[in-house]
Parts: sequence; C-alpha cells; structure tokens
Amino acid sequence: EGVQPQEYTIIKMEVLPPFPPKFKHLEGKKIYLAAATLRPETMFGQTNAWVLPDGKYGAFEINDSDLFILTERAARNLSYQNFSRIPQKHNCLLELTGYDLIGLPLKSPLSVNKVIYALPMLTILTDKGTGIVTSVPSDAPDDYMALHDLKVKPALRAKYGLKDEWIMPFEIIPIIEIPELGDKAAEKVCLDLKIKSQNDKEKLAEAKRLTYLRGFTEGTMLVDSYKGMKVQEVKPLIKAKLIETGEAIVYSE
Ligand code: A2H
Repeated sequence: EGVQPQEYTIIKMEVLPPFPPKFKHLEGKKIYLAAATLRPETMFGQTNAWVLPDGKYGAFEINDSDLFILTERAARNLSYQNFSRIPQKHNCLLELTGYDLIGLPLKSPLSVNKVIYALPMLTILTDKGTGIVTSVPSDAPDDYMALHDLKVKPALRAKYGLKDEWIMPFEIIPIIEIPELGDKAAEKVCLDLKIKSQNDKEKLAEAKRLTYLRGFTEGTMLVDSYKGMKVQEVKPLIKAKLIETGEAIVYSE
C-alpha cells in the first residue's frame, strides 16, 4: 500500500437468485460481488467478473439487507468508512474461496450484457481493492488477456470447470474511441506488443501505461447518452450517478 490513499469506486454486482446450496441460508438478502475499479465510466463494456480461485473471501454484512462478497481486509476497511451493519466491526456470514464464486450469474450496473458470470483470473492481488475485479476487455489489457486465455485454452476452462456459455458469447464491446488506438484499445495494444498471456507481467505493465492515460485524456465515449463526450468529463458524472442510484459506493485505502 502506497503513502497516498487510493480512492476506488466499488461496483455492486448483484448475485442473481436462485443461490447455490452454499448460499441457501442467505436467501432473502441481497448479495453482491463488490468490484473495485478506477474506471466507472467503462462499466457499459463489462463481460464478466474476475475472482482469484485460491483467494479467501467472505460475505460481509454491509447493512440490514445487503451482503458484500470481498476480502476480509476490504471488509475491515469498509467498516471504518460507514459500510458495515455494526459500526467499525466487520461481520462475516459465510466464508468463501474464489472457487465458490466461479460461475455465479451477476447483474452489474450499466452493463450492456444483462447477465455476466464470475470467472477465474490468476493475477488478482488480495492486498489491493476488494479482491474482486470487473472485466472490461475493450479498455483493460489485463482483462483482455485473461478473457483471451480462457477463450483459446480449453484445458484452462476444463481445469476450473467453466461452461462455454459463461465465456464464449461475450465479445469485446466498443465503448471508448481513442485516437490511433481505436475502439478496442486494450486488444490493439496487446496485439501490437505480442502479449502471450495474462502472466506476461512486464508487457502488460507497458500495455496499461500505453492505454490508461490516453484513454482518460483523449478518449471519447461511444455509448449511451454520453456518446461524443470526453472520458474526462463523463467519469465524474457516471460515478456520481452510480452512487446516487445506490449501485456503487466510494472506497478508500
Ligand atoms: B480497473 P491500481 Cl477498463 N488485483 O477497472 C488486480 N487488479 C485489480 C485489483 C486487484 N485486487 N483490484 C482492482 N484491480 C484492477 C476497470 C479498468 C481498470 C479499466 C482499465 C484499467 C484499469 C475494469 N477492469 O486499471 O493498481 C481494476 O481494473 C488499470 C490499472 O489500484 C482497477 O481499475 O491502480 C485497477 O486494477 C486498480 O489498479
């Protein structure tokens, strides 16, 4: 963790009922995968959520009705930011691993895809954000490569017991146009740099460097009522709207 606090938007990805057997005693609650993002304006292009298979997660009480699935570390931090049923105390109703989350169907704010699924990503850090990431392969090189790995490697899908219908129907959705990088910037940069897989750390760092700043400073929105507007302008608007509708919260660490 750095010296400067990092402010994330936590996107509430609702777990759609009926819940799997392990979750049955939580029926009646709203359960969300709580994904930490720096790019709320990209949520139109979500294709899936990412979880770390061996990661430890829990379902924590945020208020009387809502449970967030995230790491214990994030739940503790949230409890000091007014997001726990009992003030300054995090309370886990169900201990989980990433394996328990793989395949869960989700409804996520702003997403063009009405139902998306939780899938494994092997490079998730459990000491950053919530340990849950939402996937936008049009604009995030990590997301593009992790989804690409699952699409082209049947053995990887088999290893985690993934159904093809959780992955194959989900195409990259153009949501932001960046001069020279086009409307699928992450794909273009990953192809240009000849990145082989999600584990190609150094090249992915370079890909993120190439897309991140340019997307923010020069990107133009292609979707919704924001079409034609600059990413820089719409980012605070979209963030504020998600918070106002109760679909997201602000989280600092
Ligand atoms: B971003 P920073 Cl479209 N482990 O959201 C690995 N990656 C994580 C994480 C974790 N525990 N928690 C969050 N992240 C990802 C969207 C996005 C993101 C786009 C483009 C770039 C981008 C969709 N995924 O991040 O180290 C999340 O992915 C580029 C860095 O705190 C989050 O924002 O700067 C970002 O990394 C936070 O990374």
